[in-house]
Amino acid sequence: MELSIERIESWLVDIPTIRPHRLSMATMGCQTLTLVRLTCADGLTGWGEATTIGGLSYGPESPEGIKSAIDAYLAPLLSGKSFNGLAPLTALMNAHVKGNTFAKSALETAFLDAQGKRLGLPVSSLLGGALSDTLPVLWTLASGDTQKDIAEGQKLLAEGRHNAFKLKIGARPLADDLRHTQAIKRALGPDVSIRVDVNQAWDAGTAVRGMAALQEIGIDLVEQPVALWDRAALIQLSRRFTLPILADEAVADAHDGYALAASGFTGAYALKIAKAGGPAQALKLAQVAQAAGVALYGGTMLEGTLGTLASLHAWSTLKLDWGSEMFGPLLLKDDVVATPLAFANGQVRLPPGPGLGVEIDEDKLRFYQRK
Ligand code: MUC
Ligand code: MG
Repeated sequence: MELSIERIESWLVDIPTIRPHRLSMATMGCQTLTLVRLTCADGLTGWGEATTIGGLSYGPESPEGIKSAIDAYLAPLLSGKSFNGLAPLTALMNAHVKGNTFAKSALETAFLDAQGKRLGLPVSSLLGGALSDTLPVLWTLASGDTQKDIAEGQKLLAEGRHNAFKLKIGARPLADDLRHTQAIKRALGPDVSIRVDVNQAWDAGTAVRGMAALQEIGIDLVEQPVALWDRAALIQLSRRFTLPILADEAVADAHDGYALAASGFTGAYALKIAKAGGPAQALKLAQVAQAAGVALYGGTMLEGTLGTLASLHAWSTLKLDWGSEMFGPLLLKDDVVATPLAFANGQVRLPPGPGLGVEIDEDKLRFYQRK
């Protein structure tokens, strides 16, 4: 089976969020998806998405930069070439383009979507096979207001849509964040899992005080409390507290995962297709984690349905110790797909069908694309 790539096109798609989403480094009112369409010589198409958070405030690739890397470098590199599978495609991209994992993730996804459609198989089958067609998914409470977060959490619990929550902290002084976290934990009750994501906002000293207090409050997991570069502090925190640490920004790919685990980190890794360079690359990190006894979590860059689905196909092949946060489409007011994903009972369902299992709504793509 060979796929001959004829052309690759890309679009920036701006979609408002349902409410402001407040993180330690940015407040989002809109999400920008970079979408790609890969067209094969016989007309078969594959779709992919690369999405980051808050322009350049989360990582080194902006939506505009991702589009430019695709249009100026990766599309000309791949167009006119044939591939018998993902390994030669990845090797060619990595030989000619350093970094740019978000852009590569969109292309790996589009290739898998096309290959799945050609073979009549879901992307999960190309990645090893789904263990389940439903995956656990939490919701992030991040309106920036404690009472609003409590009301939102209570409503979602009553509806049964989610049964675990992540709070975004780190933008405010530690004492304020602890009051906020404790109020939400108390209001939602002891049976509801509450985790926090600090998005690198604390120095090592603040992190020690923060971890001790969060452990007392009954928080289940603390994500990326210190800076991406401060591996030593992350490792020390993971060994000092029984409250587990989830490494996010500090662990992008299999090399990071190996280095962190070999240096003594214990806890969990947030897998994200964009950090690793695609669904298959993220699974390489998962395998390193499994070999090292590090737990797994399915992470999001708050992607729309395409990017969320690409991740879900990969995560469905794993046992996710901490579940996932693949709720991105629910944070967006709209999307560019014909059928939305189904979320219920704390789970999201992987649709059947070949490739990613979703159709693009071309009218919506035209409406939301940046002119
Ligand atoms: C992050 O750093 O984990 C994931 C969920 C959410 O609300 O924000 C993201 C980013
Ligand atoms: Mg995070």
